[in-house]
Amino acid sequence: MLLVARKKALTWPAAVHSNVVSPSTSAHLLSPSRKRDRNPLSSPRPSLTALPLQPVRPVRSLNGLWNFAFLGDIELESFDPSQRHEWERLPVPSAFDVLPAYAGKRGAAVYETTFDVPAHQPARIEFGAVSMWGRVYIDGVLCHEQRCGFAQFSILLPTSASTRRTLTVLVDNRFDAKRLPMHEEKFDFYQYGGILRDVTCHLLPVTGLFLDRVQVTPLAGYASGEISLALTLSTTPKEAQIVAIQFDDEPAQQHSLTAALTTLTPHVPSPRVWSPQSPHLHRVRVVLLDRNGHPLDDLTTRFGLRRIEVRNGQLQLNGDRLILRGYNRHEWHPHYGPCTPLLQMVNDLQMLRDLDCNFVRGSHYPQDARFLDLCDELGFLVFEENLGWQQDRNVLNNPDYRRDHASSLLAMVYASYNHPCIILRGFLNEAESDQPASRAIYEESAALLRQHDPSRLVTYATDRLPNGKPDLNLDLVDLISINLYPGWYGCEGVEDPLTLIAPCMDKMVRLVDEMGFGEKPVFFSEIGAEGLYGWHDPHHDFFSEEYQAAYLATACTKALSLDRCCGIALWQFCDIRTYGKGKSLMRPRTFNNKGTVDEYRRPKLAYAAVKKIFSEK
Ligand code: ADA
Repeated sequence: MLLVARKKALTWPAAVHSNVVSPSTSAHLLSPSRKRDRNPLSSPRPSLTALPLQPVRPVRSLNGLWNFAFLGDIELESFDPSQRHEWERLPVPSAFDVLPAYAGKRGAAVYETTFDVPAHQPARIEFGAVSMWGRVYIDGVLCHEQRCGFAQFSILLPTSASTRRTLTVLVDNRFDAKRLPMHEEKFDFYQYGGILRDVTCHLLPVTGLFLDRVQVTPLAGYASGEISLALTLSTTPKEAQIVAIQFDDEPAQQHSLTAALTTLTPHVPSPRVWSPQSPHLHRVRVVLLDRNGHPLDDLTTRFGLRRIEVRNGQLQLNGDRLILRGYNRHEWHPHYGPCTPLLQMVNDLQMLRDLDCNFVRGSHYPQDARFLDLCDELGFLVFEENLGWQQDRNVLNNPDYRRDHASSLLAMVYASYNHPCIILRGFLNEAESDQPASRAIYEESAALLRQHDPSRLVTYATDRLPNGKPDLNLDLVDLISINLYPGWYGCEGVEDPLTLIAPCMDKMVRLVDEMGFGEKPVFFSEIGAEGLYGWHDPHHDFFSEEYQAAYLATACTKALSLDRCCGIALWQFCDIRTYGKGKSLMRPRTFNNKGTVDEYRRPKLAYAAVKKIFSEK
């Protein structure tokens, strides 16, 4: 869920100073200069409820240069947040081990900053992602432990008589199956340490009652503006709490809330449907008012009116058949690791648009809110999934793993709930779904999504069927996502491996139908081959750009010709760093080289081949 205070509104109390000045990116993205989506709150026209023209809640970015020290292989329990270190200065967000000084190092590290808030001021600090493991201390007191490196979380700032506060974040990028079961060394992407995403501080009303979440769900009548609007307060109000709700430029309406969670079903005035062709975004602002009608707190969020469903065996968006053409994308660049600058995200989406894609699978973790903002605005459809990569049955049955998996899945849902670009939610990429012992976590995860995010489709990417194994959990999903690599892995001795692709896709559809899931669309969620940038080979053999181009062209042509198939996501958009050392023999350069562009986004031959097929469809 993206809840924003706009840039103009960052009215930090005069007494408050911070060592950080940059406005939040989300606020920037919602700049009032956007023609399509004018800022209603800067309009001079007074609304019916005399809403203030400026938003109420001060939100301040805590990004910037922080103190930093790499502590290495320390015993975590011995960490003392009051200890002084030989500080260097590092930016937040950052992956410290993307820098030459720490490249490839594993260990603990500490980030520290100070900021000012008024004495006794309630506040909430929101973290986009702390990786891989983290502990957050305020003024030396432990407030939170984080055990998923890509999940959003927040802490309530303990109130204090002093105005200067110290925020210390202990991070650790060492693998530890016991302490941190969600991150395993075998994952086929390099896992970094640091404060990877934005940190913001929200000042909250002194009464302690504030708006925790605003969630918009388009209903069956979405095209005529029918939505449900769930408002979550921090606590049950002692007496009826008045809120004003304003859509876009329209006059605000007042409602009275008596519970911590209230679900309203208002109609969005002047509704316009969101679609990839016309990604129209609406905005709702919710303001808590005191008895005299003065604003206490507010949240604003964007949303889209659209409907994703499976009907008659087809994937449908807004009632029309939808065919997904796209890529799996890791948030990664050699210079920034997983802390990709906004400009790089725009670059990637421009290339994906040029390739005639309408879809991105955010492999294999919860997405950066800035990327989702861009997809909302540009009309890309997104599959967002929880952190996961080939977990075996022991991990899937570990109660600590299940607890952490469930909590990061829920955090993902809350963080990105209002983004219309997300149509699919998933979990447990290529885990052991053929094992009866794994069933419980699949059931729990699907149930959690259906309970907390009922208007999206549930799926998970399986590699069992292509590997000749059963999959025992396909009854739980709306859409069957299959990762397959015929003609790449396991084709020793085959004269022309490309000939394996089409029969394998046919077989997948047949198997799904034979299992009795003929009404569920089949989605090829991964397929690809390695092509080393600049490697040309007259034999057109493995690792050459020529083989990769022919491979992807064959895969796209076949998938898009199958009636039962609702699309294809190629593996992968760009080359990425992965595990190294002895494990990397299948990974030249210690990279996964299946990108259609290399790590610097230089197109390989496959680029033109894919573009041709996607643009013809
Ligand atoms: C899997 C996995 C990807 C990547 C890919 C590959 O399907 O989901 O993350 O590892 O294989 O390149 O082999």
